[in-house]
Amino acid sequence: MRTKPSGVLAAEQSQPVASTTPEVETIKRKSDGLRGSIAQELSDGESSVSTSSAQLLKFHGIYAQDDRDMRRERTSQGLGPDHSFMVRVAIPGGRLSSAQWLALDATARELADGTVRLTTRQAVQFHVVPKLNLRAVASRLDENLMTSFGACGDVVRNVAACHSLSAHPIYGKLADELARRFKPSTAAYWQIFVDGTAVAGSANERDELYGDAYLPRKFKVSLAAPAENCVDVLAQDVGFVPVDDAGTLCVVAGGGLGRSYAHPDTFARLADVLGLCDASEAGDVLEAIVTAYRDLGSRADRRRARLKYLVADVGPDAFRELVEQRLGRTFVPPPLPLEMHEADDHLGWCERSDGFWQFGIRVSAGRVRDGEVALASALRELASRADLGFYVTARQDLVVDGIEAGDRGSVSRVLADAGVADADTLGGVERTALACPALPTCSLALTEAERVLPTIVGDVEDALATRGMAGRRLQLRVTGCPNGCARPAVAEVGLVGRTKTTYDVLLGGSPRGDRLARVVAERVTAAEVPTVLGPWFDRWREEGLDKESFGDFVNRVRE
Ligand code: SRM
Ligand code: SF4
Repeated sequence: MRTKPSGVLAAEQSQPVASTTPEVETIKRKSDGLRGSIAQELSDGESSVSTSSAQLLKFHGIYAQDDRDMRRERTSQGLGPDHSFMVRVAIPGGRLSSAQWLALDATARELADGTVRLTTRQAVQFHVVPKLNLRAVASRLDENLMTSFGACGDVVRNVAACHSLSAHPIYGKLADELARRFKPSTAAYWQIFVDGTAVAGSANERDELYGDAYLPRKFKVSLAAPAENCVDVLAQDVGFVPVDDAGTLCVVAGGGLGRSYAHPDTFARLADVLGLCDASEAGDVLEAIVTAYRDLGSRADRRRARLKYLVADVGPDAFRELVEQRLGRTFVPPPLPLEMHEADDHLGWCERSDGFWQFGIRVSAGRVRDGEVALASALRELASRADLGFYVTARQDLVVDGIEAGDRGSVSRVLADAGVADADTLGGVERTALACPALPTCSLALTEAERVLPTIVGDVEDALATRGMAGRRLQLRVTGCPNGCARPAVAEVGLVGRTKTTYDVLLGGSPRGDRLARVVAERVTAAEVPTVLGPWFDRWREEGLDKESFGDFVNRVRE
């Protein structure tokens, strides 16, 4: 019997869902190392691909999409969907060089819709890429030592890591090392997209880790910094949290936030602590977990196939034992309960210990473009001037790093001239708000997210201001459906798409990412959100403790 543990956020109603059939399992097994007929279909003159190629393309970081804004009009004209592709570039730890940033920027302008979309797991997406441009995108990435391979699909995806770890002598390289070790071993991506020659796999190409069926589902790994949980490590399949400076990591497993209204036995869940490991054995620990999941995870129903369900079904202690058997040793529990800390948002100027500076830029919903603010041009200018570091954060923001003290003035001027707001002037909600892409690109979106974020943020900030609470910080996250791509289920305020025009309102997550929010109102329009939040804000103002965050307050007073 499946038991639903406490501390989970269950799904409630019905919703259109992605494929739940095990058909994908057959497609994977018969794919000849993720090749299928992708190569032939790339040049067949059609604007889209077959269903099986669409499934396999995900492993190559590519999603078949269509412009959902245009569906109705095109149908009335007797036309089919306006097909295009989303390409997700895996960037371990979100770390990029100036040259790589320039390559991403040029690729977006020349081969996609002109925007670079920073994701909640430190990757970068291109949207509206025509099928005929896919090979050119892959070649550009390859020339600049980047890849979309393994950014999606049933494998270990982009390994996220808090930017604060990047300069650490032990933890700084871990995201890269894990990313390399857990990439599938097939040469398919190179052959199909970059080299463009061979299309058949070789007999000795066997993938020892993933086999021919890969994992039952996607698999996400994150590294949090000891004192700041900007990656929401407890929402990941596996997380590593440094507990000291000498290489000791606390391993957590079994987190995940996606739910489906159509499947009431799906739920959001926070990861459990497995125990301690040394950074040098993080790869072996991860392999033990990944192979346990590969062999024991459900392959019958993709909606209930993530690692969190395996951990919940067998129980955290039994799961730990399964991993220990594969690892050949038992885990030592951490000396103290794992404590998460509020994330630094990495915005504004910050001096590094080596005398260089970094500047964190707020990017609304992670969308880098030239609009009211000429952000794309400003970043291009900075990247062209010097060899800097560009870090995508798990909050969809960008940190420009390695700035010499003497260059601070000119960097500030470039950003100010482009209209980039100073971090100190950002609103308390605006500063950390997140939204998933939703419409028009996401095929699973029930309603809007990214496009309505500025309006919702403005309305919530107004609701605070009218109560004399202007500037109070509050973490707001909006998604177009309960898959939870902007992690609303751990937010202080989560708005989760419920119908075409409404959201469920979730409250009470924590700024530390260590507690699930709960539904307080259902089917609320965006315009009604301030009305729902208003009474809570009144109580927060009257009854809130000194410096008590909104999420902690709601959690303390709710029944
Ligand atoms: Fe996500 C599917 C976008 C982070 C849970 N996610 C999708 C797809 C690919 C839609 C699809 O399957 O057709 C979305 C593409 C939309 C588009 O037009 O670009 C999409 N997810 C995103 C991104 C870009 C949101 C963002 O605003 O940045 C994030 C990319 C992360 C990355 O770089 O790898 C993104 N997705 C997340 C997160 C947050 C996280 O991982 O920290 C979650 C919740 C955590 C989790 O995995 O449980 C998340 N995405 C999902 C799910 C639900 C999975 C589940 O097992 O429950 C789906 C649907 C699915 O897989 O079937 C999904
Ligand atoms: Fe799409 Fe947003 Fe739902 Fe993710 S949460 S699947 S991006 S609508």
